[in-house]
Amino acid sequence: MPQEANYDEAKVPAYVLPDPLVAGDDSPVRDAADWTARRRPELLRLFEEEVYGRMPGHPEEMTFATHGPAEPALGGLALRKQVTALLTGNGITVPVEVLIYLPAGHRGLVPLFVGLNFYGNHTVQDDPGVKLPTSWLPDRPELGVVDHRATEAGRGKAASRWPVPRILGRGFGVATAYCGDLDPDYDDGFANGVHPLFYRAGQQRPAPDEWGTIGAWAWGLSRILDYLETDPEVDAGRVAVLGHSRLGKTALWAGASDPRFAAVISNDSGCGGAALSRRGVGETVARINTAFPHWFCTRFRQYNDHEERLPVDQHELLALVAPRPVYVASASEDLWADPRGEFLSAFHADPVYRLLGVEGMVAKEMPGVEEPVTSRIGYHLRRGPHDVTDYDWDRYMDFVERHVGGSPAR
Ligand code: GTR
Repeated sequence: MPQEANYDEAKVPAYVLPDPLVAGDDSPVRDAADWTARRRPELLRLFEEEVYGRMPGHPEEMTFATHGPAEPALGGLALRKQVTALLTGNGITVPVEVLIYLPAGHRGLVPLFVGLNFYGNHTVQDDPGVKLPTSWLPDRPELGVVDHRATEAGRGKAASRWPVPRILGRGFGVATAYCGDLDPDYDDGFANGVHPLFYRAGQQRPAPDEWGTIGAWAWGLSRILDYLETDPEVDAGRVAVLGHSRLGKTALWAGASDPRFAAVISNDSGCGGAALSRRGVGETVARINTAFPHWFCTRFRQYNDHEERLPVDQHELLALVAPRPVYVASASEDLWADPRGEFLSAFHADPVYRLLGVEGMVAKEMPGVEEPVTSRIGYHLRRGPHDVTDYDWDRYMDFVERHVGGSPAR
């Protein structure tokens, strides 16, 4: 692995991207039916076996404990629900706390954004009614975490990333859960989290082509969607999945693998997310597998310093979302995530959308700062650092309104 990360376009290696419209046996993908029946499953399998790891289906048992009726919250703007998803297998139950805000006084079914959060549901808003997580948290004293546990001091600390009143004001709801409820974000050999629910007799850790932590998080987003399908106030046909950074990689993988998500949004997801791996700009496959050995499947490590051997690249992850709308957002100072590589990935997913008879990416060149592209493959480059801001959220709401449909009249 080179010592220094590369940010110089002149040093990007010459690369040839795999063509999403050429199958593994070198035959062209003929039409939409051929894509759906043959090429899409083939690509999905490659991402499963070589990148994120295969995910299981439903656990042996899954129940959703609702805790009474929805309560008014956020000064009357919101209705708040808290639901515990109890996921059981091999005699182990993992509880996942889901926090849902719906616009107060909504009429009709509410379209919704769902995404995982980094430090607990209580950080999303300064709302005393939200339960504090009881699970392990990364030590972040400034977020009120003490000895890996949440405290009251953490309330609302991530509110700038979750502008709930703004979202509700446009008629959307929000559902979120703490990623660490599904799998704590450290390398423990997969003893904790949801992986052991699925171990076969004698199995100690996932096989080389089975899910890592990003797979567990993405799987969890699908279980949250399972719940949302049962919620009589939610329009489960209009749920957009989104996430920031490692959780943006997660949102993309969830949206690629679970076609029930109506739209998919990646915020600054970078390497292993929206960015093309072959460019090697900023974070590389070797770096990510070294710093975060638990995120991907073990087989992904064979591509350390050998991105050219990957049978896929990340434009094909976006193509797996087709024909559903997908949005990629970068930030101008977030060079580690390779904004240009994120745009190019969106650009190179376009032929699949066209084959399926829908609009893809209309921009032919990377747009300038804060010149959003709102086609069915959308993109923007926000000014500023690696983060999620109101600017990002406003674009996501515009995009979902345009391509999925907004709230019914309230
Ligand atoms: C970084 C990692 C990125 C991104 C980021 C985050 O350390 O290198 O891939 O995931 O963390 O999640 O904030």
